[in-house]
Amino acid sequence: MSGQDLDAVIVGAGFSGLYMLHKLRGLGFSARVIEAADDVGGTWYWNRYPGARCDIESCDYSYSFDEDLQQEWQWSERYASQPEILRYLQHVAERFDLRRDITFETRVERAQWDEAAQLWTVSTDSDEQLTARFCIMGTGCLSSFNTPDIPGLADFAGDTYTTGQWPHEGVDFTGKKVVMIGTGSSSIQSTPIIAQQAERLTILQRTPNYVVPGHNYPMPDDEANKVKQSYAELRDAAQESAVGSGRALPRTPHLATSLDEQTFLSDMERRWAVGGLVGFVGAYADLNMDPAAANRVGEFFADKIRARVSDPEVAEKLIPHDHYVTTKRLCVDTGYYESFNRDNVDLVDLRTTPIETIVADGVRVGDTLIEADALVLATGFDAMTGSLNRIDIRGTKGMSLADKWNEGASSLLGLMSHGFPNLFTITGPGSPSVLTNMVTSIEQHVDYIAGVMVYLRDQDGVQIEAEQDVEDAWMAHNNTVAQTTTYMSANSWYIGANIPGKPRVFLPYIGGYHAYRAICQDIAQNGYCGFLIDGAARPCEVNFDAHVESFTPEELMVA
Ligand code: FAD
Ligand code: N01
Repeated sequence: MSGQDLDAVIVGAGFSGLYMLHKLRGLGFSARVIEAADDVGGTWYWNRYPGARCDIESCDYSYSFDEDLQQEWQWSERYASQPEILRYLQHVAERFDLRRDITFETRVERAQWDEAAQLWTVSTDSDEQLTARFCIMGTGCLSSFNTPDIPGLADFAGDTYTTGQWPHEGVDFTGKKVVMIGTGSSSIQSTPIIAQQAERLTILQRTPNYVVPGHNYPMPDDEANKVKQSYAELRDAAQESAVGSGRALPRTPHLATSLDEQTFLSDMERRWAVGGLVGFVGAYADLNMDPAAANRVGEFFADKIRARVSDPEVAEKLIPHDHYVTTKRLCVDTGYYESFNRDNVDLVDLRTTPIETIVADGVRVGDTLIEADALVLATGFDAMTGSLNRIDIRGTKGMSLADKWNEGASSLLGLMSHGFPNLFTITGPGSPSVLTNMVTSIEQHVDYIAGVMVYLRDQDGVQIEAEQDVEDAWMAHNNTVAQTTTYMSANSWYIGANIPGKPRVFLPYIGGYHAYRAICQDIAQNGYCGFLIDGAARPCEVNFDAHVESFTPEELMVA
């Protein structure tokens, strides 16, 4: 261990980095977190726009690793708001005394593998250099904001806000004419609140999304207590679930396409009444595979929009038309559609009339100037690879990770990429991550990475990296599983379609959290086969397909 500052440098102090630090400390490793923000929280530090909250129930979207923590923390709502989740993560930092090993307001700019010393040198924007045996990226899947390349954006004379970097002091839109660009989850959450404040709110929509109701409510004490008593079962259920959620509604034991109209509608109404994301994504075995099933469910969503929006023309504009339900991330709302029934809210369909340019006093759409005092960019993220590629990561022989991923991200299990020894990516591309309850996936990755480090230490090993052949096999498996779904047909951020020039590769692993976890366990039980330990390869018989639920077209017909 001589010549190195630390066992591990961890980048990022969100859910991932905080738990990684705590875990490594408990195992006797020395570690330091480097974080660009001035406090912990990650997503929940940066995304302070009005209405921001999680859309997986908080009892589910929270750490499970410490029983006392989950017993002492009481969520005040079914879906906690951003300030409450931030308070929770601040509480975690204090409770486990994490801040003393976090360097804030410091951005990692470069990470370089030194082959001779077998160490990472991590360089920051404060000219600090740290050496460590391991470098662990907890940089987030949705942490590099996408500022759109719209002509004239810099000429706008009013205030421009981005949802992913919202001012800490908040924004009062009272008496303002506001133009919002984007209609993804961030816009759908903030629209109802901005609409209540602003003199006029104009939403510029390029693609309407599928939206389910959240049915949020303040958490009564008796429900909170019941959750606390049943945490063990809830967390176990999350481990067995395809989406890493203990609250996922069970799959209907029939195909969406095989149900008669009345049974289908009553099943969908039951799901609608519960609300939330995880009741819909796995509702039917054919939903994410058969366009006919997706269309049937999509039509149900369309009717809900028609029922909620009073102007039929506006309602039709809000109905998704170019992608199947779930192929872009489902959004969860509280009063989104009702906002369009207000006199001060307008919807502009950019597919009919695109933005020409932004000017000092507004946005020119076709020949019309939409006047604005404030512009809200709710334009999403360079997802999954953005924050990694923004760091100059250099592996063996000076190879750059961004160059290696030029044609699309490649990894083994979303954890490691060949040529980058001892570099781990928490919820990296090639892992279930954004298709799941992220906290479940984060905890699984942190525990797994810690397990690898302990294994290596016990073997007196120094270096571990993905074996190229096994990485290729994993990527081929990822691609095969994704190809069996409807997801590949959508221009989603899952596939990099929202960022001009980004290679089109399906980024998260879509075989299901439970299947993925079982594959990881098989690999661990086989001495981490698939990973080269100190250069030595071992045979790897692990069958990636073994745990993945799959249906042939014939099986789908008869299921
Ligand atoms: P992050 O929380 O993104 O933290 C990464 C940290 O790394 C950031 O603080 C960033 O500043 C830091 N960082 C990045 N690069 C560098 C660098 N070079 N140097 C130093 N620091 C760096 N997921 C769900 O499962 N359920 C939800 O309901 C949900 N809601 C969401 C709502 C919003 C508005 C958004 C944007 C995402 C949501 N997500 C949700 C996804 C969410 O990102 C994850 O659930 C989770 O918070 C990710 O934690 P993380 O620690 O991995 O990454
Ligand atoms: O971003 P998005 P987001 N001109 O990418 C549009 C999580 N999250 O921040 O679809 C015009 O979904 C773009 O249009 P199109 C969640 O995982 C969760 O809202 O590309 N429009 C789209 O409408 C989520 O999926 C919550 O045609 C442009 C919008 O901007 C992820 O984070 C809340 C444009 C971007 O939508 C990202 O959500 C918030 C341009 N040049 C976030 N460029 C919860 O509810 C982009 N758009 C828990």
